[in-house]
Amino acid sequence: MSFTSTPSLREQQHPLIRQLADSIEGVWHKHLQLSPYNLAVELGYVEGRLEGERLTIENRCYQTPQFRKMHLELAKVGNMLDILHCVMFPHPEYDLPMFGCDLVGGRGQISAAIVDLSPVHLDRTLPESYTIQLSTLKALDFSQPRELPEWGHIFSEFCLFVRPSSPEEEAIFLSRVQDFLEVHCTQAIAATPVSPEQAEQILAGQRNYCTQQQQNDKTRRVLEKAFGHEWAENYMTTVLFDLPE
Ligand code: 18B
Repeated sequence: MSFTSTPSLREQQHPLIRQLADSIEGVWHKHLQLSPYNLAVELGYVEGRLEGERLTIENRCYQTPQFRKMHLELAKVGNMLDILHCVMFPHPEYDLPMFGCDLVGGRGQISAAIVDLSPVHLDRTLPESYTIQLSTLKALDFSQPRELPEWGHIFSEFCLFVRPSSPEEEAIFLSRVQDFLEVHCTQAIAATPVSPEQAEQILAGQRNYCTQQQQNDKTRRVLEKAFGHEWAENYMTTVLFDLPE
């Protein structure tokens, strides 16, 4: 299948990042009707330099009837930093949360692994069908949970943010991402459009999610150091966390 055979950067990443990228695309292909989503050509594959190391970014983007944009990004800074970034942006006409996942690692160890289905309702609740399904997943106990930053109030009660400390914990993280994606994709294909008024509120919720994510200084710093302030600002607001016109 084409989605596992393509590139280059994936083979050089930390094994958990590689497995997660394959797994995310596997669930997408299994449930959804994917079409290409065209990023500006100059942003599909990007190279810069950071502290003498090469920063490489590889983007894959799709869309479906339910999702305006599904973005999977792999980035690598020399041998120092491996990154996976993934966000699924629903069309605001559907009452669907934001799926987001970020893995950051260096020198063989993943330091940050986060996954969530984040609410876009003004009262910060998920659709009831999501809460019901996610509540049936078993509670997980990681040895090194991590604390969310200030802007992290956008995440749901089901958010998982850890430093996986063993191959077992890595496998458990991977499996929880698969659980979230299975719930999300099956909910999405069953969803029906909301009223224009509700869509307007959902769009406001998506806007809030993106605005908060743009506050992530750790992401911004990596991009700024390699590509400069203006490029980083443009990338964070038009590729990583953009909104529909
Ligand atoms: N992110 N991450 O995606 N970020 O994009 N990420 C870091 O061990 C990049 C998302 C999130 O503690 C770190 O501390 C770069 C999504 C949170 O203050 C680095 C890219 C989510 C933290 C990067 C990228 C998300 C975090 C520090 C573009 C959630 C902790 C690693 C390819 C759904 C923030 C560490 C904190 C951390 C970098 C979350 C270096 C360059 C979708 C909460």
